[in-house]
Amino acid sequence: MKTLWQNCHAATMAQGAYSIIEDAAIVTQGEHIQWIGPRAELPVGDYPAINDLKGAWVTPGLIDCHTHAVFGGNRSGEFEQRLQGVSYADIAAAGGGIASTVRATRAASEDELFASAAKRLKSLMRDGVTTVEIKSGYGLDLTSERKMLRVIRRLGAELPVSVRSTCLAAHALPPEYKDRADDYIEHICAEMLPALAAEGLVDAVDAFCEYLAFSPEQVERLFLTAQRLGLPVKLHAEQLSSLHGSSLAARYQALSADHLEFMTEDDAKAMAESGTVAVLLPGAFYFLRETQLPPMDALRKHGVKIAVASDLNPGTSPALSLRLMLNMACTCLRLTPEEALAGATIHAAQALGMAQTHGSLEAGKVADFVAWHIDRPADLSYWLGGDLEKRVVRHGVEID
Ligand code: DI6
Ligand code: FE
Repeated sequence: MKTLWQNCHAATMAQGAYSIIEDAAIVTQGEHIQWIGPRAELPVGDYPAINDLKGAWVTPGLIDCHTHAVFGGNRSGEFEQRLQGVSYADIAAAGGGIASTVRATRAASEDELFASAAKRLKSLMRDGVTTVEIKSGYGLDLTSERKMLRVIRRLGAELPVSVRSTCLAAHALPPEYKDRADDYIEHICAEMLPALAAEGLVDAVDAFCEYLAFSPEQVERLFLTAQRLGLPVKLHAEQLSSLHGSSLAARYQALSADHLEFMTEDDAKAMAESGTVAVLLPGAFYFLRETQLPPMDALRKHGVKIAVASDLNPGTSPALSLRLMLNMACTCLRLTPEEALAGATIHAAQALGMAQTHGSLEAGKVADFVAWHIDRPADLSYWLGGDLEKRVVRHGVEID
């Protein structure tokens, strides 16, 4: 069915800039954008359905390209302890931290994980999010990673949001492999990843490259396995220290390297050459009270595409609003509102390997967009959370 959407302005985000069309018109045909341009140039034709957007600003549907939205329990108790002076290391030594989320996730049923994650996704969706990536990584054994990935697939099937699943089995060392990180990586490469990929549960492979998680050598073994299975890779890199995981990611044509506070200019050069997107996660930066800024000047100088995501997770970024992350990307990380919006649209699409079909308002792309009742696009990184009046269209159909 052909539908005309008009009486609006569009920030199309083509080429990573606002690329504004004032007094725009959008024609959708089924799930796709068939035409977009100034209303004065609208092709003459028969439009069986016409929507008056009442002066709204239309942007692409927002894309949250890095979340850990599926998990059991939560860690607000640890947050309270930390603020009373107990260190993160003490908490981890007492069995808390990621290990406590792993226990809660292993103990939870698929239905329980689905129900709690669905609530969190609905919260993200209230900000106009139409695509979200979700990682496994709190199961850390085949059965529990499979359970998480099945929940991730089910979220995409049952909620009006497009979901990409990433296998993050190499997130932390499970208790069964204490002091045997190489053996665990071998187990992922030989057993877990091939099985999960064969079941169609994996769109990409990620790992946590850090001195307290996995070394670049271990990550490289995982990347080689991913390559053999035909799966794209991503990497948590340079969050707490500089191991040059982002350069390693670039060597494997990773879709993205994420966090990056401690990356160097050489890492930025390598990422620019491979087209690896820099995913910045201001929620974790803020929640950990990090002071080391990612090297924004080097990223810009070398033309690395920058995305912004929530990192929604129970330990370091319990973030339920992507728009709040856009604000924090500007305030804490020094992005401009235009860069921040590109980071949650076209560059986020690129970080998921979806830029051919998503992330900007262009003819031929999927019709995922939001009509916001705001004064200008910068409002999207200006307001600190809250509900903005809007209409959300996904696959050409308006959703509530
Ligand atoms: N980096 C993070 O900030 C999270 N995972 C990661 O690789 C932390 C996850 C957690 O603490 O539960
Ligand atoms: Fe993360």
